[in-house]
Order: sequence, then structure tokens, then C-alpha cells
Amino acid sequence: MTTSANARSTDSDIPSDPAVREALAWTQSARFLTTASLLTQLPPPTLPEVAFVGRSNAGKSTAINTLAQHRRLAFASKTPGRTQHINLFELGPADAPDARWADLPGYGYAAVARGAKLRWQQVMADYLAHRHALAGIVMMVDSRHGFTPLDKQLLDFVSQRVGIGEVKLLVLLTKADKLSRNEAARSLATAQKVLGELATDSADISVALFSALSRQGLGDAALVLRTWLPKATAPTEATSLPVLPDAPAGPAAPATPATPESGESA
Ligand SMILES: Nc1nc2c(ncn2[C@@H]2O[C@H](COP(=O)(O)OP(=O)(O)OP(=O)(O)O)[C@@H](O)[C@H]2O)c(=O)[nH]1
Ligand SMILES: [Mg+2]
Repeated sequence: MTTSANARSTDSDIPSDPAVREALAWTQSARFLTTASLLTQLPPPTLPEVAFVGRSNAGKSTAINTLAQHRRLAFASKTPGRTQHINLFELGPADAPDARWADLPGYGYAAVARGAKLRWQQVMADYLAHRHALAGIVMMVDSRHGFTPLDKQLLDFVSQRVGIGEVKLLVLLTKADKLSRNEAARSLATAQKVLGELATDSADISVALFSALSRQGLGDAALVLRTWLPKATAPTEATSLPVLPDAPAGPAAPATPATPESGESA
């Protein structure tokens, strides 16, 4: 597993690392493609897709806007449950797109009618389990709350595809601007423990603190997403993120027991 110390990424200064600059230029190429409420409405799976998932209000749409440097590409809102369809974005040169992002509706929003909730959960489950194009998942978790039981259910659900390396995983601990330095360190350590349970030889799992407000973690997130591309021109070992000593990718790495310390109340 890789983790981000977020040492470099503070404000909106231009990153000095050319790999980060290149990755950000690529994420900024994101543009709206289409919207779908059923899997059958999605375009043919001709490009690698990355799904942005997480609890409602965790900051998925905002993270997409921040990566794309676009205020309203994905619709972010104070009203939970705002994203109600799969919104697809395309990246890369206009005449040769190389990836797609999917902004998925959030889960865990109590006010969504039960029928709609079940229907949506089924669509999301089918998408995550069966979409051939799915190459990666960016899971947004509010850094103040850590993984909630629903987040852990989702991790469980994708653990098989992540474990065999078919789907990569990046966890962004969002709204890090709301935490003190100590709280942020604790949030990161707790997330690492939970994710340690998913570590296998083949799994590609990263975690970083992220803030749309301060842009903390932006360069790291862009770099991870860029290096997920099968034919990325960016150097594949470009991440300057240190390898976690406590999450070895070695064979039969013992699962680290999950002992979340932070409260899990929403
Ligand atoms: N302080 C702070 N607020 C944030 C950050 N990211 C998102 N928010 C706020 O959190 C709220 C929810 O953000 P969204 O991006 O709409 O969340 P979402 O996960 O897309 O929500 P759904 O579409 O309901 O699933 C908005 O009011 C955002 O402004 C952040 O990094 N820092
Ligand atoms: Mg949204």
C-alpha cells in the first residue's frame, strides 16, 4: 500500500515535480460525457473507467471538480443525495480519449426513499462487480469520521476484485482542512489499518489525506490516477509516496486487525 505524507501539496502553488504537473494537466482534461441511471445506458466499455464512490456528502463531486480544476463539472451540493445518476467524464486528448471517470451517487443517505435506495444499491453493486471497464475505485471517506459500517461493506464487496489486482483502490480522506495536524495523522493511521486487511501480493491500494479547500493531496491523487492508466506516458514508478512499512505487499501478509479509533457516527 502506498500512502501520502502530503508534504508538498499545500496551497495552489505550481508543483515542482514534473510528473505531478503532467498528471494534473491530464486530470484537467476531464469533460462531461454522459449520464446514466441504468447500466445498460452506459457507453460500451472501451476505455478504462475509474469510479468515485463513497457516502453521500463525502465530497465525491467536489473531488472530481478539484481534480478537473473546474468549478461545476460534477454537481457538488450541501444537500446530500444530490448526485442521483452515474455521471461519466472522459479524459485525455479530445480525439483520443484514454480514460473515463464515473461519479456514482453516494450511499447512506437516510432521506432517500427505500425503494429508490434499494434500486440504486443494486445498480451500484452490479456496476462495481461486473463492469469490465472498471480499472480503479476512488473511495471518498470523510476524514473526520473514518470508514463507516457502510464503507466497510463496500470495501468487502470489492475486496475480491481489488485483491487480485483487477481493480485498483485509492482512498481519499476528504475535508482534511477540518482536522488538526494530529487528527489528520490519526485519521490516516486508522485508514491504513483498515486497508491493511485488503493487502495482498497483487492489490494496488493507496490512501491520502485530501482537501478540496487547501488542495492538500491533490497532486498525489492526480499522480495515482494517472499511473493507473495502462498506457500512461507518465513514469509508472512516478509516485514519490513512501511505501508503508506496516502494509507489506509480500506473500500471505497477515491481515492487520481493524481497530478504528475514530468515531463512526455520520
Ligand atoms: N471544508 C471542505 N468541504 C468540502 C470538501 N469537499 C467537499 N466539501 C463540502 O461537502 C459537501 C458535499 O460535497 P459533494 O462533493 O457534493 O459530496 P458528494 O459526495 O458528491 O455527495 P452526493 O452527491 O450526495 O453523494 C459540499 O458542501 C462541499 O462543499 C473539502 O475538502 N473541504
Ligand atoms: Mg455528488
